[in-house]
Amino acid sequence: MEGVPEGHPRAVSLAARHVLVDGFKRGLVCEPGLIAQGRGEAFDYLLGERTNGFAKKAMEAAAATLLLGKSPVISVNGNMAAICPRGIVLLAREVGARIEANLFYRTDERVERVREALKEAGAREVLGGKGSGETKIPELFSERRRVSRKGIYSADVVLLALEDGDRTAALVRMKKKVIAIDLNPLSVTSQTATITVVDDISRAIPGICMAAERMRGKGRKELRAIAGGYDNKKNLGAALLAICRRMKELSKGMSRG
Ligand code: PTJ
Repeated sequence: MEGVPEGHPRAVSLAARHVLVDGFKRGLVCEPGLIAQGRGEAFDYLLGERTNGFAKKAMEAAAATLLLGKSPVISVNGNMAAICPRGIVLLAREVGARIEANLFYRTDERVERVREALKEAGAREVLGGKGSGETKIPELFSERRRVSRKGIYSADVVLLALEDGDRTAALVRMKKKVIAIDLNPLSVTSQTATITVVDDISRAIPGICMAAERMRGKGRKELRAIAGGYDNKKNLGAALLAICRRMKELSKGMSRG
């Protein structure tokens, strides 16, 4: 990686930043998307930059919920399209989900860039934007309300990531199950989703995909038991406790008192 000395202790994190910056230069990522990544990084640092037990549990519930869905959709924004386009395509194939580009800072051009990135990664169809039968999510006033009728609008399960706002609550009001990937367990989105995977998107998408692969032979009854036995509030509590415990552990030997 240009400008980063070999063996740099933050090489992985710096590489992730470069992916975002490159995505910005290619017209995929918006300027606030670079800031959003920074917020995620801070939480990842606190969580130990690994997939924790509570995230694995949420991934299992997410995979089962996607497999049980009649019309699941993966909603993709600029950051997601830059970080893990191939992972999104593979997950969509594994669980039979549609893919839809849906942006907060929407421009027609950026919707096209996101769709192109996913198609280059192997997606056959990417909904979103003009020509995909757009309608509006009721009681939502950001640009995210503009969705495809045969995609997010009629989906029973929506997987989304990297957003902290009111869309999740609007989708839940429409009786949809929402799976959120968000490193911040306190975000409005994390708190209102049906299932929140508190992990970095680059680990969460392949993690859910692998969980779905392991569930290939399972019947609907077994999948319902996995999805039904999951409690999001309890799992978010476990994520917060993990941060507290880790901080306490790390503070030993540092504090004077
Ligand atoms: O592409 P657009 O126009 O749809 O815009 C996308 C952004 C990301 C700019 C927009 O959705 C936004 O402003 O997001 P927020 O409100 O900053 O929320 C992002 C959330 O994702 C925060 O809770 C972050 O902690 C979390 N997050 C950031 N990076 C990651 C992450 N979660 C998982 N993996 C990450 N890499």
